[in-house]
Amino acid sequence: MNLRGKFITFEGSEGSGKSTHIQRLVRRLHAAGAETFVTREPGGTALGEEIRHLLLHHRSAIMSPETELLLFAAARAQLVREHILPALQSGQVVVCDRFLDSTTVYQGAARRLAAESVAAINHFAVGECRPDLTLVLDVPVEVSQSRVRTRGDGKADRIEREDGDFFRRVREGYLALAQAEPHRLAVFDSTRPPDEVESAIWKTLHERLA
Ligand code: Z5A
Repeated sequence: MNLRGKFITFEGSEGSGKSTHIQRLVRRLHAAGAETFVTREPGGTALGEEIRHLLLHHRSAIMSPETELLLFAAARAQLVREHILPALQSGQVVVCDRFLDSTTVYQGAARRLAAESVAAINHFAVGECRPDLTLVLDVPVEVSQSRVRTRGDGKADRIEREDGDFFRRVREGYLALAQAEPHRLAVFDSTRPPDEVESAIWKTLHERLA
């Protein structure tokens, strides 16, 4: 399988297993001889990490949805130009923990900003840089919240403090997106044991990107 210059993103609710499966996928990619560039959103650049701090941990919890949308887009615009495009051009496989679809789902479906505005800002931020494959890890809200509670330090960030309805809209948003773009997005039941999910992801990579 030749994955040179392919762009793979992971999406899903918090605690859905993105970090876990990025590590597992990267291990497999390296064993298969691929060079990888792994990054995350928001963040991945010096500027992006500062924006991440503003978005998730700023002392003042007051932030309008419009401001939030623009900050996520600003961090992404920097990441695309500083790292993602150069890495793809040099033939690396880029694996990103969240990308454009997070904004469509969190700021669009969950915050209920107008879909056309979100799409326009997304397009401005990334241009034509789109993932070749997006792996959506799906878990019910209760599972996601219980995993985060078990793992966490008890300090929820600004977005984690949203209520159950917000996270139900997030989950539904991802499932709707996967229905709308079945060739790019693949959904995995991430309540299954991690080894099973890992094998399913690897199989999908072969089927979709070979
Ligand atoms: N956000 C946004 O609103 N708009 C945007 O455009 C972007 C982001 C880009 C970033 O949070 C927040 O920003 C996020 C969306 C918003 N907010 N929320 N909520 P983050 O980067 O700090 O965290 P996260 O992306 O939400 O993910 P996470 O909390 O780090 O979780 P994860 O990486 O998906 O899960 P994990 O750490 O791999 O696994 C969680 C635990 O579950 C861990 O103990 C694992 O061992 C366990 N696990 C994983 N898989 C399994 C299975 N299969 N079975 C059992 N246990 C498992």
